[in-house]
Amino acid sequence: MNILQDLEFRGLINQQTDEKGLSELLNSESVRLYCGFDPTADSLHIGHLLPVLILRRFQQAGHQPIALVGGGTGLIGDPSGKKAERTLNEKETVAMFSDRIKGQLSRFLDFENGDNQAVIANNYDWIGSLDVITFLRDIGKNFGINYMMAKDSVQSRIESGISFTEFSYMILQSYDFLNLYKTYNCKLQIGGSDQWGNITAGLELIRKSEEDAKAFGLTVPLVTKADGTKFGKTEGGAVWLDAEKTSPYEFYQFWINTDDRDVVKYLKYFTFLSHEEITALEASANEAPEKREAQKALAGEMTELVHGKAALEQAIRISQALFNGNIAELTAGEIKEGFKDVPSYNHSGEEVGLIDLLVESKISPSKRQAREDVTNGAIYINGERIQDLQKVMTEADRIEGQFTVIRRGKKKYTLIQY
Ligand code: 545
Repeated sequence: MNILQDLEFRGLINQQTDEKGLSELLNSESVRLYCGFDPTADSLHIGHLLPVLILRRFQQAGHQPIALVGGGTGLIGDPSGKKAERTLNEKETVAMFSDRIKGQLSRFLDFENGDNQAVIANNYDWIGSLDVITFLRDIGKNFGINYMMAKDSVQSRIESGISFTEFSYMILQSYDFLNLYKTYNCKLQIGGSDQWGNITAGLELIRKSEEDAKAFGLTVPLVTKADGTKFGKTEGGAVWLDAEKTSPYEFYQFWINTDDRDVVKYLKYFTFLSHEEITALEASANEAPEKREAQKALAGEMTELVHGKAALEQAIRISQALFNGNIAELTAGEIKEGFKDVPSYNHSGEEVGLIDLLVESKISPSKRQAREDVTNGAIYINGERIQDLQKVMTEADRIEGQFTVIRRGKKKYTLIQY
């Protein structure tokens, strides 16, 4: 099975400029291909992951990926898929974002082995020094205004407005493709479906500038969810690839919570599991959805891919401890991660009776209720049921001196911090 058939099986192909031509090319040589990422934030999020993983899939199939950081285009702002004009970031900020994005992209590609090593490029290297005469005279001459006006990215902004800056963006991305075509013999650009207009504009420029040129474009679908909400968002915001912004435990939890209706699609989109493995997980999801084997496989594969084995193991440890209530097994660091979203209460650390603490921290609404909760066995301290009304909280009830986890009832957790 070749790379295009694999992408087809996984549902990863949205549009192609020349299906037959690309298929022939990929079967006959090791092809250089690229995808661009503008440094508009200090981290990628899972919405950007699909094309990164497709570069990786092409590399595994023997082709040569170029991950392009848009240090130049990031200073301009792509109007594609954007309802309103972007605010410009400072040059220093974009340069800092570029370095971070470059580091993240590098983790998914192989720069060492084989003769199809990955390349990281930054378009600031050629756009940064592009002078206005060259831009208008040599590049701009190839773009008709009618052609540019017809693009979705421009049409969708006729009402709300678009600056000359963003209007010109497609010329820069096209110039990149031409440049990579000439310097690296790069013949294929991939991107999300929002990038179709920019990719095809680049092909036009290559066709007009280079004789007998043969280059291709391919886009991947937008990831959707069965319930109609936006993919990749949680209550806490985007799911970032940066562990400082979204911890590996939160990342793991995001995938574990995948809807049964979406899980097989995501296994195909995001994981490197074989078709047989995916088919087996699909059967499990249909026959025994309550086991959530497909979700566990998805969360495991994704967390390991993005954060590594050790981080995955820790995420599983936290998840299991929370599920079983074995809080005492966790380290303070793990408690902090696992209980990020539960109510917390800061305590001075002075000795206090359990009943008073329950009321003070608003775990129980009144003293009378607090006594009843304890007597009924509804109160757990660090996972252990406490039924002693006289219990005094001491140092021994703190995990690494920092936290006490109190549970009331089945799963209402509160974190006491010292
Ligand atoms: C720049 C120069 C090129 C070719 C492409 C570009 C970037 C492109 C663009 N892409 C998006 C993007 O998002 C920010 C990522 C980092 C925080 O704007 N003009 O840069 C997204 N892209 C990945 C997918 C995308 C796209 O990086 O293509 O569709 C999201 O899935 O929106 O020569």
